[in-house]
Amino acid sequence: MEKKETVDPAVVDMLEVARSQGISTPFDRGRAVKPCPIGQEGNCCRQCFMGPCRFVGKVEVGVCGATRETIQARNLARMIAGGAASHSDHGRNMAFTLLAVAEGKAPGFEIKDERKLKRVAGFMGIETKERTNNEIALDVAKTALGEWGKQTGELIYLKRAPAKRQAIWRKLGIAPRGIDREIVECMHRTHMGTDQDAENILNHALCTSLVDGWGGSMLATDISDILFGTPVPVAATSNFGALKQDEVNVVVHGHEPTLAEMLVIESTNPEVIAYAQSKGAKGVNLVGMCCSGNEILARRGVPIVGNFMQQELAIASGAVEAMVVDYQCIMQGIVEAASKLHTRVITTSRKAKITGATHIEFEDEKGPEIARLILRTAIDQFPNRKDVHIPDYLDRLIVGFSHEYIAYMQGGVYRESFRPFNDAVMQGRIRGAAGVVGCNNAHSVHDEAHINLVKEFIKNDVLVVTTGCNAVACAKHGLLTPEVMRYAGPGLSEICETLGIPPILHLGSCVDNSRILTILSQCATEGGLGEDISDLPVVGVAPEWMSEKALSIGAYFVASGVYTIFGVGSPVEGCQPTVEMISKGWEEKVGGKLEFETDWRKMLEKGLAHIDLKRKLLKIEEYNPTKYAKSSNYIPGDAYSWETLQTGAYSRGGAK
Ligand code: NFS
Ligand code: SF4
Repeated sequence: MEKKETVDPAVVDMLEVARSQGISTPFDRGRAVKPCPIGQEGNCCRQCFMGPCRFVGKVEVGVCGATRETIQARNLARMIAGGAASHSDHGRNMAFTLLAVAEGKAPGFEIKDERKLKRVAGFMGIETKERTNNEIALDVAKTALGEWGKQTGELIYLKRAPAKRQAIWRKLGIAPRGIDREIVECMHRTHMGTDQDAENILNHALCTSLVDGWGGSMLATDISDILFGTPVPVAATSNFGALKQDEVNVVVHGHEPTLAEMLVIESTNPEVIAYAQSKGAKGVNLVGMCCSGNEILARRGVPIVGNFMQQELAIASGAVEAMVVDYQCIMQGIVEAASKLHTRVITTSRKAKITGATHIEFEDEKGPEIARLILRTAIDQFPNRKDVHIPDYLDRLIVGFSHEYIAYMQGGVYRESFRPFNDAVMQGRIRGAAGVVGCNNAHSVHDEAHINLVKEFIKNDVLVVTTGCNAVACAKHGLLTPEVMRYAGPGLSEICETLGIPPILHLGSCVDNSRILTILSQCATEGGLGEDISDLPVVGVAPEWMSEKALSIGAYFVASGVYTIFGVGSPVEGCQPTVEMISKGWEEKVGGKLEFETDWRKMLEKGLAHIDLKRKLLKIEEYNPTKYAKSSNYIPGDAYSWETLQTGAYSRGGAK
């Protein structure tokens, strides 16, 4: 039997369309390009040109004498550095945009969230009294930028972690000094002939990941909130049905919210709409993909069309006039796909061009002008449309659960806290929490592990927070709606009902995993659930990971004290001592461990067992699923049933 490719029926539909047009997708390329079995297990070193040294057969050391442990640790550390660099460089861009806004050099942008600006200024020790927003923002931007170039001391945001956690980092010598410094040092240490003690390399890998979670990503989230608003719940839609038959469709794909926000504003500009009408379209329909998509979804309710594996498929619909990309997670294959149709791929960052794409570089100084130029370029393609195939799949959802909002909804303006959540966990109404996040991978069944894990967690009274491509998978499967609470366990659904929240909370893009760190810190210091993140009954899962960024996120969760499970396969599979170092070894050092598990059922089992173990260690009420009666009398809606959610064959419609 053919291997199942996806659990999303809209993707099944579009795969057929793409194949009939000879458009290549990662689903097909994933079959054609098999991973090298040596490299896949981490058993290949290519750090110098005496190699690449392949550790196969009787080979136990490389030409330089490096051991398997050393090269495995180096490979993993370099992947983490790659991920940390990507998130952090994104954060740097955000800081430069804030600087430009504060200096009055970024027309069209403004400080949207004054409260957040002041809160961030508070973290940074910046005076806010009797100062204008721009004055405060100037200092915030400069202080933030200083975090990249800092050589000594510690990252400012480390003090947002529980005191016990900070002490662990300092004792182990992994409290990061500056963002760029630790990433550069990681590249240096892993150069041929430098750090050749696997444990020492892996300690620094943890330090490198911390500059992502508590540095670049946290700053990216904070500054995005200052500039574009801290997310609050908003209703939206998802999947291919969000593309419109009679409008110019522009897919915004990548990671930064800056240009995406400007496109949202300019797509409603009467001049732009009039231009679209002059070409026979009703208007401009903006939709998102991957994390730029998550950013404008969470803040503006802009529909999200799909996750990582769906980029070429969106183009294959024949309804996309332009796919506008910045950086990260963009398949080069989109240019080839676009060349078969009328779609223009528009690259916008000087850091990320793609051969064959149209390059329109974004600059903060000319935001509205460039956004209009991009939209006009898209509109010009509308008359060139040929066959259009928009699958009739559209799901509705509620997104926008920032950590600020989650605290707010547990007590309002005057009493916001995590007390209700902590109490519910202590009573055993909520068993624990899971952060289910991360990519899709061409070697997994698309969205299958994502969806099944999330559903099983809530059924077992585990509250789920989600970001990135998992969040998009949940969106497309109707899992981000309040109705889903009727399928949650009795205790969890009771709490969700009381608080008025869905049991699966969309927290944003992948840099917004930093919001999870903030939430965990707040839970740990709220009282009743220990004193440190590692005391909490929580687990992190990336069931379909593929990117270096995912590894960096996983490592900073571990370094922050969270048991983290990755799916698909292990990049250190080929060396048992390294496997032990990052699981048992890291657990002894920082209280969190990293494990790889291919079967989602086992990930669930391990996750629940860990949650129960932490409950036991906290000496709180033993979790008993039958203790609380189901209180679903007031939960509305019959749109979804558990069985149909299981198969993915739920009703959709109204796409046009
Ligand atoms: Ni995260 Fe977002 Fe998706 Fe993975 Fe890529 S889009 S930053 S890396 S693939 S979740
Ligand atoms: Fe081989 Fe050592 Fe060079 Fe790696 S650094 S390629 S193990 S000689």
